[in-house]
Amino acid sequence: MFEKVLIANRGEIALRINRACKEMGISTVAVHSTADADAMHVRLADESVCIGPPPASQSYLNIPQIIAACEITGAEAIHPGYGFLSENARFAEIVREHGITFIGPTPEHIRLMGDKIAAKQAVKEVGIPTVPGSDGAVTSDTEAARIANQIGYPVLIKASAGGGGRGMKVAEKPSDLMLALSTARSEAKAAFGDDAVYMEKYLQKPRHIEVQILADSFGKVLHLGERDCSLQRRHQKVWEEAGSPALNTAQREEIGAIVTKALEKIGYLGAGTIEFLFEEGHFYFIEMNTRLQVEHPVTEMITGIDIVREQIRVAAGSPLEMDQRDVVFSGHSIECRINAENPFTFQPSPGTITTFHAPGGLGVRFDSAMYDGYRIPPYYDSLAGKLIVHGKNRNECMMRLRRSLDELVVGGIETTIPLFQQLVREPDIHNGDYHIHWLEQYLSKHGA
Ligand code: MV4
Repeated sequence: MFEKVLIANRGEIALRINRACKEMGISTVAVHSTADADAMHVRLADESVCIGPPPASQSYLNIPQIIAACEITGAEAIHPGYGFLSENARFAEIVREHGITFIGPTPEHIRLMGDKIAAKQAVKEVGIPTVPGSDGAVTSDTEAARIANQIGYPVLIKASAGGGGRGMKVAEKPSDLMLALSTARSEAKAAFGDDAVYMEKYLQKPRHIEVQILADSFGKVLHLGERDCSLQRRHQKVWEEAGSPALNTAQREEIGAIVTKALEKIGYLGAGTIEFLFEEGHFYFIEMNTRLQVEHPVTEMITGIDIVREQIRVAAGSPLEMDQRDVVFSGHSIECRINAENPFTFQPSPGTITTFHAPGGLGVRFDSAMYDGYRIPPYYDSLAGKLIVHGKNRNECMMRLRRSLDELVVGGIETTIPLFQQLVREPDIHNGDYHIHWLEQYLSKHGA
């Protein structure tokens, strides 16, 4: 096992990784920008290295500085967390070339899944259901028209280099197709320097359901069930649940078995998430994430498995100790993302936290790097904390969420807490009856 790990991240996820390391007897190295000298992740790590000025491009994304921090401190492995360098295949490669272990999949798997056309082709070949559409890139207008007529309108044009919703265009009818294609191409070229696009049948009201997997270097792959992340705004997840209110045990086991078999064939290593759209009882692959995700705690709450600990163990070459039959789902979990933002306009609201009180009690977890008097810097994303609750069933979970939201106090800045206090009382949310467009429709009716 590693003796020392460098955490190439900040905020709540740096604390999360630090906690797993401490429980494994591993020493930790924090890195930070000058804006984060007073940050909690720096205080809780055993050592810290300042890696640059506030902009992420010069600090948390500064590969030479991060490698140097490893060499100075003697850290043997790097955990990238989420965002920043976590899905940068070149970074994973450079880390490997320096004899340091990247806690994550191979650079080859990161690169494959970052190319959305290649990823879709690769997962389709190993038996994962995909959305009907073009076989690879769409190379001509006539081909596009032919495929669209075949699969039926509406169709969606997606950028191969995109992902997370960037560079998508819907064509509702044949007369929209050429403009959708040329707009998607030029936007993809401008944003990613790659104008490759592909086409899919546009699913109108699906849910976003993702399956968590863990794989070791001995070819064992386990699934940890699914998360429902349908409540999003502008492709930012707001509320996540495990399990999905839309799935039954048979559906969970079916998609879990498909995904584990597929990733065994691919030879995947580490933690990963396979994202699906789910509509009328059918799963359709959209993307694979090759990183630890923000919403991983809801899966931990219903399985009791420490995902970060397992990531570190498999990266060190240890085998997964459990089998699929040992992965038992218990109860229900919901996460609310507490952002430093106006709850209805989502305008960022950085500043000093003047009052802070975390909720507690049975089944309540609050993952955050906030403290009384902490000043949230304006340079990074606005996630200030995650409220995660667990209950014996979804109803108990919802009641616990309602009371823990009422205990949580974050003063001095605007936060998304008032939005959740409303959502937890909405009949559709209570019934689990929502889809990927529900929140934006709700905000256009009820928002400021
Ligand atoms: C789609 C889709 C409908 N049909 N693909 C958006 C993010 C990217 N990961 C895939 N996305 C979508 N792909 C087909 N064939 C609708 C979306 C989509 C979406 C997906 C998940 C969560 C929120 C979303 C919001 C808008 C659109």
